[in-house]
This record gives sequence, C-alpha cells and structure tokens, in this order.
Amino acid sequence: MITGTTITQFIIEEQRRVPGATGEFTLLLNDIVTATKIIANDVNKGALAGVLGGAGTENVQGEDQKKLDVISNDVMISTSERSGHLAAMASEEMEEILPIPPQFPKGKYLLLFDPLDGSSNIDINISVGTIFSILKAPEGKKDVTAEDFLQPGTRQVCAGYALYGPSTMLVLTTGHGVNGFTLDRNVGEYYLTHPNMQVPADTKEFAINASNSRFWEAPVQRYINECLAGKTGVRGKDFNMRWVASMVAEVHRILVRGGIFMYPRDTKDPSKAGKLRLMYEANPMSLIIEQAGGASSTGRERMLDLKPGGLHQRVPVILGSKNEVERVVSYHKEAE
Ligand code: P6P
Repeated sequence: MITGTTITQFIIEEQRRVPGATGEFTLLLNDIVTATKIIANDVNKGALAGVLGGAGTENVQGEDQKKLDVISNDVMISTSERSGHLAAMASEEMEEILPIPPQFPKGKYLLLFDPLDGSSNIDINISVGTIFSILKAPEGKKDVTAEDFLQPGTRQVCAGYALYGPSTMLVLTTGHGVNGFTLDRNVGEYYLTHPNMQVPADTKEFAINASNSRFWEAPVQRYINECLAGKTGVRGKDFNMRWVASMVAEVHRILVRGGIFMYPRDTKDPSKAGKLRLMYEANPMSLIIEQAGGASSTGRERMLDLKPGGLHQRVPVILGSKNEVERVVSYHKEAE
C-alpha cells in the first residue's frame, strides 16, 4: 500500500495557505507536472523510441537541437496552452514569446522554461532535466509582450525542475521553502520524498568546467586555485570536483549534499556575459537555491535582483552553499 503525500495533494495544501487563491495557479502547476511525466516517458524510452540524436535544426542560441529538445518543447506547449491560466510562454528553444492561441482562454501567468536542459548528454544517457519559472503578467494585461517577461527573479511566483535521472524527480518552490517529489511510474504520480530541502552552508565540493580555466577572471582563478591547493593552502581542507554538464543534475546534488556550481563570465567569447541564460535557467535555479538557504550571484550582484535586459540574456552563475558563494563574491569585491 503506497502512502504519502502526492504532489497534487501537496499543491492543493499549499494553495490553502494563500488567502484568496482562486486555484488557477494550482491547475497551471498540475499541467506542468503532467508535462514532466510525458517528457520523462519519452526520455526514458531513449533509443527504443528513436528519439535520440540531432533534429537537424538550430535553436535561437545557435545550438544544434536534439530531437528530444523539440519533442520536450512541444510537450510543454501543448500541455499548458489550453489551461486558460497563461497569457504567454517563453522557451530556450523559441526566439520569440508564444502568446496563447485565440481559440484558448488567456490567464494571468507567464511560463518560461528550458524544456530539456543538458540535452547534449541525452545521447550518452546522462541525467537531463526540465527547468521552469512562473511570473505574473501585468495586472489585467492579456496581450503581453516580451518586455512583460523581463522581471527580476524576485518576482517569480514559482520555480522548479524535473530531473530525469535514475529516478524522475520534481523539485519546486512557491516561496515557502523547497520540496522534492519522486515519480512512481506504476502509479503515475509524484510522491513527496524530500520535504523542506536545505543547502548546507559549507561544502568541500565545487562544480566548474575546468577546461575554461585560462579564460576565467582573477577572482574565480583565485577561488579555484585555493580549492585545488586543498589542506596545503589557505582553505586548510581538501576539495572534490564534479562536472556533469547538466545544470539540473548539479543543482540537485547541491540541494542534497551542498556544493558550489560556477559557470562564470569568461573571455572565451567576450561578447557573452556567461553561458547560462538568466530567465529560464539562472533565475529559477537561484530562487530554489535561495529558498533552500543557499545563495546565488553573478559574482558582482545577487542573481534574483538583476533587471533582465533580454529574454535570452546570458549571465555568469555562482550558486550553492552560502558561505562559499559569499567567499567568491568577496574575491570579486576585493579585485574591484
Ligand atoms: P559546458 C547544458 O548545455 C548547459 O546549459 C548546463 O546545463 C550545463 O551546466 C552547461 O551548459 C554545460 O556547459 O560548456 O560544460 O558544455
């Protein structure tokens, strides 16, 4: 007999905490939950369903799309466009925002997502995920523009991710802490397995793509070199390194056991402020990390305070265990 709180029950209980809640948000969130179950099913079939490999197309970022990038994007759209709770959507895979078609009612929320983050890993069977963020549309405005999406991360009403790993998990926050759910495939429902997730303030584990080290700015060089010096250096303790090249997997590890994840600004392509995108990668993950007691910064300012300049804006990302992030930020301050 399976007991425990399902994600549907949990979301409804969360709704009861919000005075005047209409249930719109709950129904929107349930649509997203359904989309992640469909994507999980597609991802888990892998080669058996002929969904691996390239789609033969490029996305707005100029990156080769995987078949599953396109499939996942279509699933997120088709599962949530009819709900009547959205005014529009935005995705890493689409240059422009996607208004809700005229045949469906419009609502007061904006949905942003990276439908399959880390998809370069899909063909080698390493964990990938879906990242999503929910904002409110300007009061009473139904015909929204891309400009209406450009709100700082503090304005998110919800942020979450699905991790398609050895088990499929969904982790989300609505501003009252972070909770993790595991999908029971036999039942087809997520169950609360990781209540009130907390990021340890200290860590001995850092995640960065070290092949870019010659391009890093001095404060990042200093921090990583001190980690590498271990107990023989100023840190007085040895560190471990991880790099999965799948942000969802890295963030989940940090939520479970601590750590610091860094994709800093580098001089590899001076025209880019970083690799990761603010609106549908850095902001949702930063809200989750902060709600779990961690910190997230560009190195120079709190991520969630950034006023976005563009829908696909890239930012440097330094997030995770609070004391480590604050150390990296202090090194940036000293350098300036
Ligand atoms: P690199 C995946 O493409 C992604 O956007 C993040 O999930 C991941 O952390 C990063 O890029 C990996 O980048 O340069 O190591 O391939």
